[in-house]
Amino acid sequence: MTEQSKSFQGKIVRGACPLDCPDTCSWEVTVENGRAVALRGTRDHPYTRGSLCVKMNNYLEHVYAPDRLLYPLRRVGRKGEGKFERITWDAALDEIADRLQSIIAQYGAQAILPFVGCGNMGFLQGEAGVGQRLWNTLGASIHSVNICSRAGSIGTTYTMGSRHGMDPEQCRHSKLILLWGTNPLTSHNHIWRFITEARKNGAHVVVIDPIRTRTAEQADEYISLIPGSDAALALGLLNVIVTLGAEDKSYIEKNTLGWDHYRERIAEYPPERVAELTGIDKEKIVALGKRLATTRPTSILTKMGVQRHAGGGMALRTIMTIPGVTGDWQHIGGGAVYSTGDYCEGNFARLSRSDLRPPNTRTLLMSQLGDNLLNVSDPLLKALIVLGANPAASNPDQNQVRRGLARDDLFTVVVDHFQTDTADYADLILPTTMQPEHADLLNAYGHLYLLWNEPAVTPPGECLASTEIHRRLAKRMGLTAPWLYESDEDLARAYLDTDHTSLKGITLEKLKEQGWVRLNYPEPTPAYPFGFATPSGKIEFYSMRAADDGFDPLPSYTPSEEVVDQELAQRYPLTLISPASHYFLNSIFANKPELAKQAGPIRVVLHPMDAARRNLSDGDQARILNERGEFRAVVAVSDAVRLGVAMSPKGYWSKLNSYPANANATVSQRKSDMGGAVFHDNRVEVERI
Ligand SMILES: Nc1nc2c(c(=O)[nH]1)N[C@H]1C(S)=C(S)[C@@H](COP(=O)(O)OP(=O)(O)OC[C@H]3O[C@@H](n4cnc5c(=O)[nH]c(N)nc54)[C@H](O)[C@@H]3O)O[C@H]1N2
Ligand SMILES: Nc1nc2c(c(=O)[nH]1)N[C@H]1C(S)=C(S)[C@@H](COP(=O)(O)OP(=O)(O)OC[C@H]3O[C@@H](n4cnc5c(=O)[nH]c(N)nc54)[C@H](O)[C@@H]3O)O[C@H]1N2
Ligand code: SF4
Ligand SMILES: [Mo]
Repeated sequence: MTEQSKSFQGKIVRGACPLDCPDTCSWEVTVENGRAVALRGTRDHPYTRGSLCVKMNNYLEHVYAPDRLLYPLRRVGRKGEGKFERITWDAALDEIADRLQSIIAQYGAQAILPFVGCGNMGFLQGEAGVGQRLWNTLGASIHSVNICSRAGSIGTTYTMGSRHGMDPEQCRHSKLILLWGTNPLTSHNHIWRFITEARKNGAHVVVIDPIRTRTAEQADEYISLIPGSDAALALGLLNVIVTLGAEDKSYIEKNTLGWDHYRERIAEYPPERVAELTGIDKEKIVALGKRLATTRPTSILTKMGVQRHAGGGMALRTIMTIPGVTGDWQHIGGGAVYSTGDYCEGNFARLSRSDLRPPNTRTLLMSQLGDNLLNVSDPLLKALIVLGANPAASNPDQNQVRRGLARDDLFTVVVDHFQTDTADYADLILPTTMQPEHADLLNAYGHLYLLWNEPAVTPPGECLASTEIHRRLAKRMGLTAPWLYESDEDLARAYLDTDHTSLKGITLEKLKEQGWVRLNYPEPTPAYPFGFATPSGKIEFYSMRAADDGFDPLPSYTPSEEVVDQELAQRYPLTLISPASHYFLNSIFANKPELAKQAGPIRVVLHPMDAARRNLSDGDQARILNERGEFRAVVAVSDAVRLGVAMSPKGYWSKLNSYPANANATVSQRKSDMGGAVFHDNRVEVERI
């Protein structure tokens, strides 16, 4: 073979998908002549099994897209206008270092907010760790990523002590699978193979969702309910189980706390009452309750969509009690899972150096950026470093966010791949690497594997890895602490440096060799392999910890705030749900021509009766509005949404819409019960234009 043909043959480099998706796929990049020419799912990865998804199949087009940012840019127009000029890295870093230093001198480091979003989930380049050492060293405000999963995580933890849950792969052994407020055929498709396997062995699959999603269409049974009423449904199902005497008494006795109290609570939710609260026929509730009572093992697969309501935390806390009552936790293929993130117990403190944070450093919630920029003082935010986030598109209360970003006295840096809605408000835009161009270490929230992403190609233009940008910035700022200059591989080693069983024997070398490793759990692994990390060491139906935090000590039903507000319903009769788009990942890909075309223009789906009442039909233009703002969309009429519910997918960039807004113009910044965002607890009216 000649040298030339060898180089054309292509080298294969293993990596992993960085996106905020439970599947964290393992992949292989084929490199020819220094260019990534093919990308495919790793065949030997037990969860990826050789496939990616509609969003990532042609990801390399996005990597080599003509609108990719390749050079640092400085704003020349007004904030939001989107006019920039090219500058050098030296000029950009000097300006950032100068501005940050003078802000620190005048207002203190807490006037800086590093706003790291969910664009990249890696420990090195993304949400889990990037830049933390620098910001902790300086003492910047702490950015709390509550926007996505916080409420459900806390709710789950009150009941179970941690989020672990069951290994999702084990649902292949289930006989009944409840997909509770999750739409995996869109949001994490790789679980579907395991569900299919279970179905071949006779499993019955139920989807519980106010929208008859793509997944619901494929299920054996679909249950539509009033948004935010899930905890009531959970209690109603438990009521049926207890009425049948089907609770697992010996499991409850040995493994749970507070059953006597909880049983009384459950008794308050007979099917008739639950039918009223949830809008589900009583017969359907009873039938599902009976099925749950008599089918072992049952798995409940849930994710984040269900908890984007005022009572979202309580909903997850309550749903999580079901396998404790049925005893499903003790069976392989039984239990429930929300996020598997807790299975991987690396040394996050060493990676992020959270120990460096000055005491009493304030924490600001990601979901309240608008408010944080406009109304928080002592000190007022003076610098915003946005990385892996597009709050102008993805955050609640878009108009407030934009008002905040437009502040002339705010110094904003955006580190991204594309000139997003948010980047238009930046003073400086910094171009950063994409996944085939940098190293990263990733865990998953939908499976039990850890992955290494080996750089496959050199970055285009002047793109720099986000880790490297922070190292260079630290240098410009004259900082000398050695931990600010550790290499990417050293950072990965810092995370892996732990005695915890989950990572025992897992080294960077081993990860590099195969691209992925299973965390140290046997296959099949029982749920909660280390027991329940609650104060009592048991599943807590009765939680003093919850009571101390100001919640009902027992799981209960906390209704959505706007959904049940009858006075508000007079003005805004429809509840708007803005779930995952099939073709975007949050706001990523809204600018990718192929996927934008498949997604089509922003649309609002209305029930036929709701549409008729407003004299709207397919293809009409409508405004969707409330007191917070409005966006415009093309109407689609379908009984896939409940009467009284409207649906418009998340992720559209305002500047690419004919009217510059998306669903988030109508969403409130309110916190849910346990501190998450309330994207679907949102009343609107829809009007013909
Ligand atoms: N294609 C694609 N995949 C994605 C994403 C994406 O944007 N696009 N986003 C990723 C991210 S960031 C996340 S967090 C995960 C989320 O993963 P999922 O939670 O599976 O996805 P969502 O679409 O947010 O919500 C799922 C479902 O919750 C329903 N829902 C809303 N309110 C309620 C309720 O009160 N009760 C019940 N039972 N259901 C309700 C919605 O109608 C929706 O169908 O998906 C990830 N995967
Ligand atoms: N209406 C509505 N809004 C929602 C939701 C909803 O259900 N409904 N869901 C919410 C959820 S679950 C989430 S998680 C949030 C997400 O909100 P964000 O975290 O703001 O996520 P994105 O909007 O996808 O923006 C991510 C940005 O990161 C960039 N990026 C990708 N990879 C990298 C990288 O390696 N380095 C850097 N520097 N940048 C990178 C992308 O180009 C993109 O511009 O959105 C929330 N918004
Ligand atoms: S977005 Fe999810 S399903 Fe698609 S490649 Fe990435 S991890 Fe896999
Ligand atoms: Mo998310």
